[in-house]
Amino acid sequence: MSISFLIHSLEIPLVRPFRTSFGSQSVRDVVLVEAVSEAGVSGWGECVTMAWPGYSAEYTRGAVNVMREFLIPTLMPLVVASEEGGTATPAPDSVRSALALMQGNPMAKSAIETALLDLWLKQRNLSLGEFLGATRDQVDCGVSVGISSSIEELMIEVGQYVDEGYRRIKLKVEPGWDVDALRAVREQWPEIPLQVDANQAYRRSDADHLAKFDEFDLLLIEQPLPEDDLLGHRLISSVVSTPICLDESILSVDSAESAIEFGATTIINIKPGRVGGFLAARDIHDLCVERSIPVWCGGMLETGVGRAANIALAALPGFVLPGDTSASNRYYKEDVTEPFVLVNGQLRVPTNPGIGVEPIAENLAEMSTATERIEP
Ligand code: SMG
Ligand code: MG
Repeated sequence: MSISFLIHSLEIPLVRPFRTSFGSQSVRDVVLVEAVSEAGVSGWGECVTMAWPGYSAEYTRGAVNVMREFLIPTLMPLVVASEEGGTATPAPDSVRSALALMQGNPMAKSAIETALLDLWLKQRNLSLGEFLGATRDQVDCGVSVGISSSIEELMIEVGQYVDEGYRRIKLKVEPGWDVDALRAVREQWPEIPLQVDANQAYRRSDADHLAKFDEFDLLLIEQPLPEDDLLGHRLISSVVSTPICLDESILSVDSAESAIEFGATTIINIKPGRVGGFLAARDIHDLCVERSIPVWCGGMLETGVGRAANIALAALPGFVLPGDTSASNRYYKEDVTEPFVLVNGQLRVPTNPGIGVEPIAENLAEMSTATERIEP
């Protein structure tokens, strides 16, 4: 006997297409990892890859492949029962160290690490928030608004989110969809906390253009340049007075420290999937607190499974800006878990053991396109 893994592939339609500078999607391809103990208790983790390598190099089918072929086999010594008897769920640090033997693939690693962490926490009756050091019981929520087909359409969408109570608006931008959109939104909502995300769509030579964003009193400009262009981000910060925030460039504690020390970023978006899991995410948070760098929790259109865990992370003290932790209905008519509902611009941090939520069996069955069992 030992821990076994199930990889659930799901397809969930989005309530409206979500367009960014690297492409558009109208259905979310979701992979949930389930780690099942000998006693039949399940731990869950969500793999936040997109279907295609547009946001980063990882993509969903590749992630499933690397989990099956390399990551889960690498964990075998930790999850297979010894001759003497049963196996305990491996401690979170040992899972992290074992997965570190494989390069890259942080989103696939994070899904597996979280599933085992959820199981480990449930066995200890401890919530993820308690484990990570959460200090709040609810978190302030922002919303990420995709590129629209017209300013009129954008205004309707933003208006809906403002009415729902979101505490911050983030506009996706790209060359050709930026200053006019910002002007329209800023004129209509002069006070709303506003920021933009370019997902790497600009180049160093766009510094003067990006400086035009300064007049809109933005909280930050997220990832204007390619992931590997730290120098470019530093150069941009010397021309633009709005703070630069890195997302795709921050892949580990060390890369976060390098970007901070190098002057490429003054705010960091933390996404557990991008950095290989919640332990690394917490370490980056701790580093940023020590360096007085504000952080906020990013999002990857998670279902309730990934969202629950993100909200626990966002409740740590260094998360001082509203996250892309919107309610379930921002993306999904029906979530795979009980929906997260926005109340007064906030979501409640789950308090049940582990990540605090479970997929609803019927919803999982309905959304599922394939389930693969991987036995150690
Ligand atoms: O979960 O609300 C969400 C998505 C927020 O904009 C969001 N995420 O670069 O920050 C980002 C993007 C990455 C995913 S876009 C397909
Ligand atoms: Mg981003």
